[in-house]
Amino acid sequence: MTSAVGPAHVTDDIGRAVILLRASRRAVALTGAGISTPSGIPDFRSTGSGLWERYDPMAVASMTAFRYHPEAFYEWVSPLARRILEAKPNAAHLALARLEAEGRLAGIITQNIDDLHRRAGSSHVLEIHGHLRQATCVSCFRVFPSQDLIESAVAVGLVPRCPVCDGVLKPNVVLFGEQPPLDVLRQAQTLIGTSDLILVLGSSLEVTPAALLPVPALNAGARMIIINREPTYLDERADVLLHQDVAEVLPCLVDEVLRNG
Ligand code: CNA
Repeated sequence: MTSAVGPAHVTDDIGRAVILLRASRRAVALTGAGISTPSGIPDFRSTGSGLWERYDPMAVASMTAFRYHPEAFYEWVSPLARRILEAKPNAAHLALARLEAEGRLAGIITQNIDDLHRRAGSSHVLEIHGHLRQATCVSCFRVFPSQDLIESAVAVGLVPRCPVCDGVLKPNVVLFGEQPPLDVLRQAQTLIGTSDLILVLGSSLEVTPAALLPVPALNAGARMIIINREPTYLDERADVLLHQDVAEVLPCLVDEVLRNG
């Protein structure tokens, strides 16, 4: 089926999403690992390729596991970190940056730690699960730029250590059992709480508190577009639901929104 909104590749669903985005005064994106799989970074929960298929999250990526067995955490995270360091923003990241530059996106709340939204050119990005740009020493709490430290330790299979006190370095990412950074979480609640349209992109919506962020805005009347390959618990509340590849659908949607205004 095609839509009255645009050319033949624009389906009715995309047509309805275009209308919602054009009508929106304050759209906000909530992104997850699925927006970065087309950049070659595996997600956690996709059937067949997710990182949790082979590991027990609590055994490697919880705060308790990190304290007692940082080497197991780094063994698990190294291939992911390597993929992240090598990855480039894909068409979906670039489409969001374009939408923001054109004044049609108020900001991005991301669960990703891969920095690809910023590298795509988005400027208002709230990283509620932290990032890999810095690491903190668990002994002296000094903070360091992490790329070189992590890269060199990962290359030789060692746990990165504090250059000052030799304590274990923990990347500034939120592990299971850890609180997200409260200031960032509050900013995210305010951003999404004042939005009139939420774009959920590539997230299973299984991790709280991120998964709950859209609910107050939806209850207050915000509309929602979900683009995610697999179902989520909020599917029934979506105005437009696209179980498709976000890197294929989103650029097409943004092209249509920005075409002639
Ligand atoms: P998740 O739970 O792994 O879910 C990802 C969702 O994306 C799944 O429902 C997939 O069906 C869907 N998906 C995968 N590829 C695509 C695609 N190309 N187009 C559309 N949908 C797709 O990931 P969430 O982000 O929901 O869970 C939160 C975790 C994952 C956070 O703690 C992240 O830090 C963590 N994570 C981040 C990265 C990253 O930074 N790139 C990578 C892996 C995990």
